[in-house]
Amino acid sequence: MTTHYKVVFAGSVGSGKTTAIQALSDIDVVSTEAKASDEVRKIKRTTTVAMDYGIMKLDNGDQVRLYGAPGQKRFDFMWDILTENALGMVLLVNATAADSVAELRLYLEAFRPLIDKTAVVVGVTHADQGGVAVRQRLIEEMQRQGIPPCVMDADARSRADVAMLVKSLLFSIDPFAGAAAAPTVSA
Ligand SMILES: Nc1nc2c(ncn2[C@@H]2O[C@H](COP(=O)(O)OP(=O)(O)O)[C@@H](O)[C@H]2O)c(=O)[nH]1
Ligand SMILES: [Mg+2]
Repeated sequence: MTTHYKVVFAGSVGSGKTTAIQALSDIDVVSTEAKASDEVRKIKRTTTVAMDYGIMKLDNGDQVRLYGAPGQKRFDFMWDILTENALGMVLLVNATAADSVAELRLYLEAFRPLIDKTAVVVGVTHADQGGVAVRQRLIEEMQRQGIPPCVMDADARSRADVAMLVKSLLFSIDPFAGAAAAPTVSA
């Protein structure tokens, strides 16, 4: 029997949600992009207003359905819908953001019901472009909030990096699923 898992990707505009799901998905990603509103036009011309959707196929035939949540706070009504029955969350935090810790806080707070029920793994994106000791500061903030701090650098363009985020999440929730998704370790 094929088991379907649902994982939600959250994070600010430009953190790498669409890129990450594209890097990981075994199907063509369905993305709803629209002209960016004024607030984000300075950052990029289009942005995800509804969601991204892709599928990662595990070795044992199980599937992980990947949902990218819209980044902007004004779409937060979508967040509840998207997190229904989700197995957990991958939160992408841009290392070059003006205040990465504030971004982390915003999404942890918004998705706290899901996080408390399941788990969260934080991927620090754009780490190659700067951001000093961001990972350590994010870990400290999560510890302060009593959330197990699973934080790692991850380039959203790298399938291996993004796969590692999802695998870590599956491992922390369900070791059997994690094992099915485990990276092949060469002897
Ligand atoms: N240099 C670098 N660029 C990245 C990284 N992660 C994502 N990007 C780029 O950041 C841009 C925004 O990513 P996107 O997926 O559109 O962000 P979204 O708004 O969260 O969906 C894209 O051009 C990505 O290629 C990273 O770790 N390093
Ligand atoms: Mg996007």
